[in-house]
Amino acid sequence: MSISKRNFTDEFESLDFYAIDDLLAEEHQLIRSSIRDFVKKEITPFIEDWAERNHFPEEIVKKFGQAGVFGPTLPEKYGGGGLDYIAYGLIMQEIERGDSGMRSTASVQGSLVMYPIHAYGSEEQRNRYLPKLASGEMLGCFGLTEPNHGSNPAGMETNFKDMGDHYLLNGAKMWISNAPKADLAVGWAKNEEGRIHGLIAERGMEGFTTPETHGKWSLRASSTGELVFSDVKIPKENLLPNKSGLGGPLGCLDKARYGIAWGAIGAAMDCYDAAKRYALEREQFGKPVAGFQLIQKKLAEMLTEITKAQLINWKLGKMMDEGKASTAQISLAKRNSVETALNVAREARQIHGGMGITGDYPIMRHMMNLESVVTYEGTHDIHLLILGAEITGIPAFK
Ligand code: TGC
Ligand code: FAD
Repeated sequence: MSISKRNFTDEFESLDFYAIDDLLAEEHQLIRSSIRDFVKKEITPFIEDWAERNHFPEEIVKKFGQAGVFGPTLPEKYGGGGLDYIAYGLIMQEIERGDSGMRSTASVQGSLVMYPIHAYGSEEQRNRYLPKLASGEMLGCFGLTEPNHGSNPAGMETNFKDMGDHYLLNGAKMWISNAPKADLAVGWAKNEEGRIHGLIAERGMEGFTTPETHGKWSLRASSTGELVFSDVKIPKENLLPNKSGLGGPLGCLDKARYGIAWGAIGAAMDCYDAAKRYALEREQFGKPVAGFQLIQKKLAEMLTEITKAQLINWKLGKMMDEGKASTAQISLAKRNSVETALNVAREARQIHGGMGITGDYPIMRHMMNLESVVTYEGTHDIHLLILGAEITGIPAFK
């Protein structure tokens, strides 16, 4: 009998070994159910095909907008959800349970585009952009990384000059999620004094292009590209007026890294769920492979690590709501969740035997996606060094 499940139905069953649901309000559980249903309807039936074809489904942007996943913590008057950080985390968990690339689209739009416009922008900018970004009428991207400056964004070369009635922007960003399809970019650049500011570049501005990055074996359903600024005239009203310095983009990264901490555990939960089901169905030596101690060890360790990460995420969410979460606490959670998810994905792949390398199961896609997640928003080692600096008071970056 063939064990291929190419046209698989999404049979995902959530993992809640420590009854963390008891810590959630009814509203949180309702939000999670509605996003889980959304993912089962709009993402998981198609994701293997999108990933295989390296296709970003542009129609998902408006659907995400309707589902309320863009900027859930921002005020309702700008189209946000007015929700807390636990709700935001659960939304990211559910989307990444479907696919990390889909979560990327959502977290870039909410945490890296809408957040800085709300936190650092003028009232006019908030009203001009936020409702359209929240509804998915517009898609945004966030340009910090450059060809010569990834982990060290302070060294950025992208710059702008004050030309009297406008700014002239020059430079290039790379590895930018959403860029090829984005209507606008929040780009970070230095002024003539070397101070970093955020500027909004809109598609169609002369000299602004967004070439696509090809050949990715990871995040294949997410569109990644460059931002090229070649003497782009940026209207003065497009500079974010209320923040300057590297703290601007790093403040956005705090929000997005928090979302990744939850999201990566969503991917881990999907891998665990698939592995458990497969182990119970697949028979060798006359019994389900789930009956062998070595398979049980893998499943037990996956369950343990996922449960620990779920508890860290929940507590971090509470601290986010109280405005008490530090960058180092967020680094710990992002780093722990992605490492956990990668280990779970690798063990889940082993449990699936040869089937684990195919697109009949979600494992290999999650695993390849997580190789980006462990690198973007600060690499695994940069987060370790952020923790090292917190412990010792001595930054070891330089
Ligand atoms: P450092 O000297 O520590 O700080 C510079 C200034 O920033 C302030 N600051 C913060 N402000 C707000 N929130 C934070 N979390 C902050 N952390 C630091 C700090 O007080 C200082 O302010 P001021 O006024 O004195 O200037 O900075 P450093 O240059 O030593 O760098 C530290 C380091 C290495 C940790 C930092 O550069 C870093 O985190 N590097 C990693 C880069 C990174 O994460 N890039 C991500 C790009 S975006 C992305 O990957 C999106 S993927 C999206 C997706 O698809 O999901
Ligand atoms: P490098 O900084 O060159 O690092 C190379 C290696 O050196 C790493 O292992 C790193 O940990 C190590 N290293 C660097 N410095 C130190 C140090 N001081 N001590 C010890 N080790 C060190 N960026 C954006 O701005 N916007 C986006 O939307 C975005 N989306 C992305 C999407 C994808 C799919 C990917 C892969 C990346 C994306 N990025 C984005 C870029 C991402 O944030 C960077 O790739 C990341 O910050 C690392 O930079 P780098 O790739 O230049 O690696």
